[in-house]
Amino acid sequence: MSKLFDVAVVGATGAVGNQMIACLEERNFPVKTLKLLASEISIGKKLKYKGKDIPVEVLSENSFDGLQIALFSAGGGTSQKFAPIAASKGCVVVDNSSAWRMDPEVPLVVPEVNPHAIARHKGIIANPNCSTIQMVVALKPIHDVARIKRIVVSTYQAVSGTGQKAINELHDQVTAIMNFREVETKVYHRQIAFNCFPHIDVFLENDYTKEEMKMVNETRKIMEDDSIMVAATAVRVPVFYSHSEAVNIETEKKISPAEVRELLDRSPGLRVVDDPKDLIYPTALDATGGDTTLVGRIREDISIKNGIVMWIVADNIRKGAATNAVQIAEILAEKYL
Ligand code: NAP
Ligand code: 3JN
Repeated sequence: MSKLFDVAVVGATGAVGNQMIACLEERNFPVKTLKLLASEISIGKKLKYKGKDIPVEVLSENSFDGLQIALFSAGGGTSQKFAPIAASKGCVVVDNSSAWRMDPEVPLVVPEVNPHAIARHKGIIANPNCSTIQMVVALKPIHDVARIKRIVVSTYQAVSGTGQKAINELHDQVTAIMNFREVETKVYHRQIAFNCFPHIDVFLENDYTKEEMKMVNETRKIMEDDSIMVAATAVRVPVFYSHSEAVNIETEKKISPAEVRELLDRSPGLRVVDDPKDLIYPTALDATGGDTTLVGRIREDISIKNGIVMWIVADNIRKGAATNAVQIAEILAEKYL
């Protein structure tokens, strides 16, 4: 019989944590025991795993005793404090927050791109930002054959990226507008219903947002190439699930749209959905609920010599967070534990 593991999900009651539990079940991860952890607010809650109700426990320093794997998605502060505690007890952490992503000692992993990086973990492995994950899944095969020099990306990010409260906010605002009631804004600075805004995470000194700079820095780390130039504009749109991205790349070697289509279609985790004459291209609704990154609108960037433009879509809560984390845990369990 293959080995079974004692696993925890930290932030189990959240949008990502819930999906982590679903992914562990769907992918039949070798779980011996599953511990579900959240804050005091969740005392008394139960969540389903494989048909059984599991009580949610309050996260504490002792939560990780006897466990081998913990999937964290309870925010950066919680990861900053508790991931080292878990690691010190021999429980390997796959962390979904940005707390450890740029730490040189911590591998930042997308299994289709740099699974080898897991080998050098010291107890914490970081899961990248959702917008970065889907972009590098699509760009790494092109980088390997034509070397990407520059990326310009604009994102169209679903509200689920902000968590359950933002999902509720979009729902409530749309309902209010349809019923001629006043719109309340609690989670975002602006109304999100029937609107979009170029503001995700906080603004930084250089006038980019933190979300945009995550895409710059994480892309370089995962692709293991600090020479790649990246400029990002991250936009929140009134979509519940799945992020879309318009991406322009400049390559060192010329590569045609036909070559890109053929290359991406045979690369892991990707599906090309691209037939303009039949109006075929991927949308957020097409990606939602799946683990595949969809790519379409592949065409030449006619403004430069060696350029390609494309449209990349993936489920931000699944491939952008939960699935990617479980895939990392699968490699960890199979090869390194
Ligand atoms: P969410 O729906 O707001 O859920 C937050 C979860 O964290 C809840 O389970 C909450 O428990 C728990 N939590 C909060 N503070 C805690 C504490 N002090 N101790 C223990 N548990 C605590 O948010 P989400 O969308 O699932 O996102 C959670 C985190 O995942 C984010 O903050 C981010 O770091 C990461 N994330 C990453 C990506 C990515 O791009 N890879 C995307 C989305 C999110 P209660 O219900 O008990 O409060
Ligand atoms: O807004 C999105 O679409 C993705 C959000 C990700 C996120 C949300 C809150 C905190 C992160 C992240 O993963 O980068 C964090 C974080 O910094 O941990």
